[in-house]
Amino acid sequence: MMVNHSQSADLTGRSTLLVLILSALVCLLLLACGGGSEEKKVRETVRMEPPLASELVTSANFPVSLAFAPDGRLFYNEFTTGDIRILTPSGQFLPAPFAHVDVAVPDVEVQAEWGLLGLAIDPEFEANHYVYIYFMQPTHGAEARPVVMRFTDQDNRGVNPTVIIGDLEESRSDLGFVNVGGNIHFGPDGYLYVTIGDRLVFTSEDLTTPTGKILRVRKEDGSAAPDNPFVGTEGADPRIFAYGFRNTFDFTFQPQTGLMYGNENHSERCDELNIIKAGQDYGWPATRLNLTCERPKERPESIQGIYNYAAPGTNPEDVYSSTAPTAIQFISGNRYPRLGDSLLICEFVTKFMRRLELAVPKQDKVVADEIVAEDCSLDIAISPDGVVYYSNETEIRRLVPG
Ligand SMILES: [Ca+2]
Ligand SMILES: [Ca+2]
Repeated sequence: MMVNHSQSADLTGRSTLLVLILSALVCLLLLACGGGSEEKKVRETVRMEPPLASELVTSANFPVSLAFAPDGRLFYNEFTTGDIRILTPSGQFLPAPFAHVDVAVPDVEVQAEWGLLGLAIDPEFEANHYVYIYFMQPTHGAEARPVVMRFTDQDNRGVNPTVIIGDLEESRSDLGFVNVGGNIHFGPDGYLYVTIGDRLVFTSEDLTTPTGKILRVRKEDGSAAPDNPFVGTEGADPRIFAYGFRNTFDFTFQPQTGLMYGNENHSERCDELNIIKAGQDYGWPATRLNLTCERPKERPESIQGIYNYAAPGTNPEDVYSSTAPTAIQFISGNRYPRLGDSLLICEFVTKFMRRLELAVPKQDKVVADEIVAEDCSLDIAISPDGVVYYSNETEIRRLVPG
């Protein structure tokens, strides 16, 4: 369904109201049927005891993305200033930024997702010194275009800025500055993967547009990987790897299996952990008015999340259970025997660092879930020697091995 922009912004408000009214009706019905006497058990939030220690590395200005170079330098993006910065391997802050881009940041106090977002280091960095970013570039008026750009590192300075993807659809300020995706990472196949949020235009199932998709492109020029699933499908954007996303804020690859795992942010409930595979449909926006976390009836072939996040005291299907998962990173139990081989998640709303243990050997179910720290809201990166670094709005911290 195509809706015009003012309608879709309006629909979001209306759908919230509708969901509230429907939830109230369901509660009344349950009470009338006697269902209210069986109190629904909310999911338990388990904290690791005693908690793992962490240390402050540096204070920082909204360090939304972290990425290590193989030489041990930590690169990070400042979300609102457009500066890309470096910490040396000894943790020293370099006062001059590596590079700067002008970013579109709304000048009104709103919950905005425009800014400098994704950061990725080239897998062949030692040979080519390439660093990639995703940011919202100001265009005419108050609009912004998502751009993937590459810099070349020359003695801690990013030179030769080169646009890798510059033809993505603009985001419109009247749609609330949200759902722009914006994470970039290299897969084990050497291709660059890019998340594009739905920007509230609800075209995530439409294969002619990159909106609401994950793209898989050649790092040299942003063109489609030649074996992408929709290469040769008439009208489809050949860069699309998977579709049906609202706002997959971050993703990562399981080192042993190469499987791709991504966090899907919904607006109120049923935030998902997905295993993302080529050519698959992940259900949005048909799931928009679902009251459960099941796959949408209209799209029975779509892929359901393997796990749903929930804030403390709620179940994933409750309104306002969303935790807004951000960072996602596999770690090894070698440096952190208490964590074991597991998946670490950070959440913007709860600020939890959550450890999820996946079932062996298929890695497609969560078998343990516990809170490791309570000050991680933005990103996680693993240093070349296996140490976990993570960030919140004002700090970069390091999880002490143990
Ligand atoms: Ca989904
Ligand atoms: Ca990340």
